[in-house]
Amino acid sequence: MACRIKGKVLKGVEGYGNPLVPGDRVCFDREPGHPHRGLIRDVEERKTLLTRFNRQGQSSQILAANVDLVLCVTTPVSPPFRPRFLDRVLLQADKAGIPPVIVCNKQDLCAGGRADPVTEERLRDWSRIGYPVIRVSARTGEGMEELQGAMAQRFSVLIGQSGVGKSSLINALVPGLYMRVGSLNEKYDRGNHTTSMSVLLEIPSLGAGTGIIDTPGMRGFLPDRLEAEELLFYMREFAPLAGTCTYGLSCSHRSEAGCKIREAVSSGLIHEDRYENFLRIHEELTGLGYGV
Ligand SMILES: Nc1nc2c(ncn2[C@@H]2O[C@H](COP(=O)(O)OP(=O)(O)OP(=O)(O)O)[C@@H](O)[C@H]2O)c(=O)[nH]1
Ligand SMILES: [Mg+2]
Ligand SMILES: [Zn+2]
Repeated sequence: MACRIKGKVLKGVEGYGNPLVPGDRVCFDREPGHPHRGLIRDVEERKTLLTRFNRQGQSSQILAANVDLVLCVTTPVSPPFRPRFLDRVLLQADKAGIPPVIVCNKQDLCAGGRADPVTEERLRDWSRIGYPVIRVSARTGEGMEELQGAMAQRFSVLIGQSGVGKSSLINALVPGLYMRVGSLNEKYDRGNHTTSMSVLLEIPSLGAGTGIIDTPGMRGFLPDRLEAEELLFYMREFAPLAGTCTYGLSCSHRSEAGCKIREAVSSGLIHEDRYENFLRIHEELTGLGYGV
């Protein structure tokens, strides 16, 4: 039923750029004189909350509420593979306590079933540090059974850049449904931001309690409600090394002697690209100064 918020503000959800999102459970009354419309008076406490920091609005933006799984969608090509974007989504999912799964779509575009060496190396590394990787093609249906297995009886949210095929995956998962799917910009090989609003769909064919949220493609992802000092603890292969450097937790992991993080990069325990990304995110978080 189409509902709107009763009054101006909803209690309990203050402090976010957007008060309600797909996945929220609400209480509503029927609108007097309009039997098919409702007035939302309350939102249930959220079990999980996936957010990102909105630089323009200088606020937390909620992406989905009450989801059990974050499907981080990427592609080896078209649009180009952007592992550093995905690292940020993985980080935020871990911070939010929602298990992430990497979904590498457009497998049909990989000659011989293998992506280019750079993509393959990063996919292998994510898998090594504990993130499940599922390779699929919304076009050919390859890998969809494995994805369905991961999604069954859970509520998932699809997160990824524009054009990676989030809406196409939903179309492949739900026969008879036709979500609007966009084309790629020929000049820039990027998506055109086809989905403009998040939507939640139930998929009873995958078992009771199965649902998925499609979201609009994002350009960037700034971690939310994460202090620079905490970053280390939310990067899975870094976390066990926290505090072990000669300078302990005050080490910047850039040039100090006895830095265990840099040693781990040299020995291959931490991927070079994840380390570079760690430094960049750390710098950004220092600049943002949450809570100041
Ligand atoms: N070759 C190939 N093309 C695909 C596949 N999945 C999606 N596409 C194409 O990729 C383009 C973008 O797909 P969308 O589903 O609109 O992507 P999206 O992630 O929803 O994009 P936004 O809504 O803009 O965030 C379309 O032209 C799709 O046909 C796939 O598995 N293989
Ligand atoms: Mg879409
Ligand atoms: Zn260090």
